[in-house]
Amino acid sequence: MTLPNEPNLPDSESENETADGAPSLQPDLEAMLAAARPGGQPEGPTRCGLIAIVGRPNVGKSTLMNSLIGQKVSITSRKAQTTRHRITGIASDGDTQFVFVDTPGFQTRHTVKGTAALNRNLNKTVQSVLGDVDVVLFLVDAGRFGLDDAKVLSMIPKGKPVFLIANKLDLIHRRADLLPWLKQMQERHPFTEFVPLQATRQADTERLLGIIRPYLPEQPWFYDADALTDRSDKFLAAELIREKLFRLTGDELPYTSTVQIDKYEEVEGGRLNRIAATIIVERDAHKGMVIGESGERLKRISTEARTEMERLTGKKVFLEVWVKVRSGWADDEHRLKSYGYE
Ligand SMILES: Nc1nc2c(ncn2[C@@H]2O[C@H](COP(=O)(O)OP(=O)(O)OP(=O)(O)O)[C@@H](O)[C@H]2O)c(=O)[nH]1
Ligand SMILES: [Mg+2]
Repeated sequence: MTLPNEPNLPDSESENETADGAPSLQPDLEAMLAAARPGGQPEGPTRCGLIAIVGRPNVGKSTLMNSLIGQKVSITSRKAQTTRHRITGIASDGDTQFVFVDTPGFQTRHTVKGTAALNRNLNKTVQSVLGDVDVVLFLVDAGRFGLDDAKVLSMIPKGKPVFLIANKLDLIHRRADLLPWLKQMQERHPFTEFVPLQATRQADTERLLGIIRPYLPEQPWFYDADALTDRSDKFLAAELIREKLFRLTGDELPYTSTVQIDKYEEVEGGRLNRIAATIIVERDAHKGMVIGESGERLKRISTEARTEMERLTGKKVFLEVWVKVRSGWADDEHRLKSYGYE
């Protein structure tokens, strides 16, 4: 174990133990793995394992996962509750396949009325992931540990390797200031590793992959060598529209809106994707906010989402986006299911 007085600060060397024994897989995870295709494996012994990324909202979980796999598969924004589903991100390197599972930020506060069912759903998603994994990356903002962080930490099952990932290191001006905090964190919980980092810095994420590697069990890879996620292009399309909605609208709107794909067709021999989507909002006033003056905001959301879809799929995209009011959707279990919340 690496002690906090010699934390895994960027550019430092670290020695790791090998974790023993992989936990057994839960049924819903097995369904996910059944969908994975075999093949594309390297010769000789291989390692493969599941790594959960958990923490309170907005600590940079999705940013870290995208950076670890070198591709954006999970949307990010400055607002809490950006991630609403379990999203797998896969990195295959040498003999090791890392299967990361990004999770929604665990909600301890219900600040927006009418979203209790959605909040419960997001928290359930976090809990269901934690039982299945080999390693847990527990993210906090470097130098901070609040009640909301403590709540997430208390949910992690005993006996699993838990890494304390102190993210946003770039916002700490003097690294030495972090040492007393790291000492406190060591007293709080028997973390397996302490890794202060900046999620967007490639050198940091490469270092983290090296620290995780020995904790993954020796077993065949779950996915092809070039796989990046278990999510479909259709799912990613809905997420990209939601990301633009989060980034381009005011504070309240994101928490009470969602996106549904009505049509996803490959045409012109697979060279063009024709997509129709609906942004679902809570109230008429919200509809106006999404559309903006003379439709400007909706146009921008749609253009930015389309450009990113084209980059991701390498295909031309024709995208139509509509806005609909469906009051009470975020507090209605049945509607949540129909909008794709597991
Ligand atoms: N300065 C700085 N900002 C970061 C870093 N990592 C992430 N961020 C920013 O933090 C904000 C939240 O990032 P996300 O990756 O969406 O956070 P999250 O934990 O996935 O959030 P939820 O899905 O809502 O729980 C974004 O504005 C990121 O750009 C970092 O290392 N340094
Ligand atoms: Mg996220």
